Amino acid sequence: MKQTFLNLEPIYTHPETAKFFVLPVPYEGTVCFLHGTLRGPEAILAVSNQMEHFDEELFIEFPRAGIVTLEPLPTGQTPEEEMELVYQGTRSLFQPGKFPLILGGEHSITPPIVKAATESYPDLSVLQFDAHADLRDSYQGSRFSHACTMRRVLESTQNIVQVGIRSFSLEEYEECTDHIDRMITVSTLESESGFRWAMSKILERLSKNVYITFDIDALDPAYAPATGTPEPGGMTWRQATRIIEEVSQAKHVVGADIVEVAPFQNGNCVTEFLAVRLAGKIMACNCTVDDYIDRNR
Ligand SMILES: [Mn+2]
Repeated sequence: MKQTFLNLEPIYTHPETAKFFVLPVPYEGTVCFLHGTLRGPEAILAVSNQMEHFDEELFIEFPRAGIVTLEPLPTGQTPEEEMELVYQGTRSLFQPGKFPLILGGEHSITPPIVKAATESYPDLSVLQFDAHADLRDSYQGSRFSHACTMRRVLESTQNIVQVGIRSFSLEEYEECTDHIDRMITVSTLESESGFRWAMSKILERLSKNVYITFDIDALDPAYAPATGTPEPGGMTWRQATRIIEEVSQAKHVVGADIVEVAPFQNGNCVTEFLAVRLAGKIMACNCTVDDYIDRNR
């Protein structure tokens, strides 16, 4: 049997009634160092059964809002073809009352998702969690590299906020200094006053409709070691989930992706467990008991 997110009972997996749509995108086209993002979605789904349905902070059972696990997207033969497949595969998912959650795959899948989302939400802004600025115009000869993700996103919306960034080039630094208020460093988040300042900056900058792209390397490698380009000095789980909670309360989050999980093959599945908890947290933060399919139960 195909592995689905949480292996829910059929009542919770009908496309007509479900709120959440999990879309696996096993793509690994331009990864430059450690490989394995191709196996990310499957590995994340495989551990999802281990997660509690009850959110320990929000006190709701988010799977009762319904979660459909879609078939994995087919993989393109070229980056251009992959981008087109992702764009076509996500266009129909951005609808009122529906929340797509895309599991990568490498980060280069995000620009076509954002492009699709802006068709439904023209004011869309993007909240990026990442260690890397991903603002290069091209990398290793490709404009579709995972190192160019946010530069391509800027072609759909100029309204982005980057959190957790701690690795970028001179070119990217110069690109950033024109827009310094869109980048939140990890050190800013370490004190409570810094966190509050960062939070007000994030909320001020984001528009009403927000898409979240979460590169798992935003978190410290101590939390999420299985990723292509781990960087020391990353965010904690609590910092990331507090930001997601506050943004979800203040804004309308229209969808999200979790990318760059590159599972180890040595039995260590800490990163997959974290990714599935992150997916659950994003869902819990973006539904209420009013979204429950079985409100009479
Ligand atoms: Mn990254």
